[in-house]
Amino acid sequence: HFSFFAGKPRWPERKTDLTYAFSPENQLSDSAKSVFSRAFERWSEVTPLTFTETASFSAADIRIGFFSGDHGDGEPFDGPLGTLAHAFSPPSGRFHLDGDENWVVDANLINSPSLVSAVDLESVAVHEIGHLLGLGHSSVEESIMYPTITAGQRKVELANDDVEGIHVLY
Ligand code: TQI
Ligand code: CA
Ligand code: ZN
Ligand code: ZN
Repeated sequence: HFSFFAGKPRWPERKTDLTYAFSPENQLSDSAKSVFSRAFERWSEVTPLTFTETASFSAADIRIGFFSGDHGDGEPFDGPLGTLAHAFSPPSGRFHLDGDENWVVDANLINSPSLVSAVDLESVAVHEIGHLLGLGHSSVEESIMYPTITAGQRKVELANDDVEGIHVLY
């Protein structure tokens, strides 16, 4: 079953059009950016929310960046595997990914045997966006918000449990 953060934080009622930006230091490929765009779309399909990329990192509601090790927020990343990413509850908008992961952008490659400890970027993005919107973890194994993922797994479709949870907030 779905859960929320303490105090059930959410983006304010009047703020349904959220912007997001990528850290200018990362220089992401267009295909990496489109993975995030697809991940946002999965949540906008089931809520009144919209997500639009903006060029201004400092002004964006949701700020996405890849960092390695200690990156100044007291929650250092840990190299390959372990912690993959973290996102904070609303209205923080901070969305950080571990730059040391073997991120897989092309979903067709997730099961390629030559990839060592591959992590599917879209799967992690859909999960972290759930946190950014106010969802905690779920006890339902099929849900996007279930707190573990098997190595090499791809899970990008919202389960009923995810949709019911987000409908409580939006
Ligand atoms: N990162 C954890 C996560 O996003 C960070 C975290 C731990 C957390 N406890 C929390 C965030 C409580 C909010 C509330 O869950 S992670 C998965 C999953 C991680 C894990 O790197 O462990 C995904 C990131 F669910 F697959 F295990 C993305 Cl998809
Ligand atoms: Ca890691
Ligand atoms: Zn961080
Ligand atoms: Zn999580």
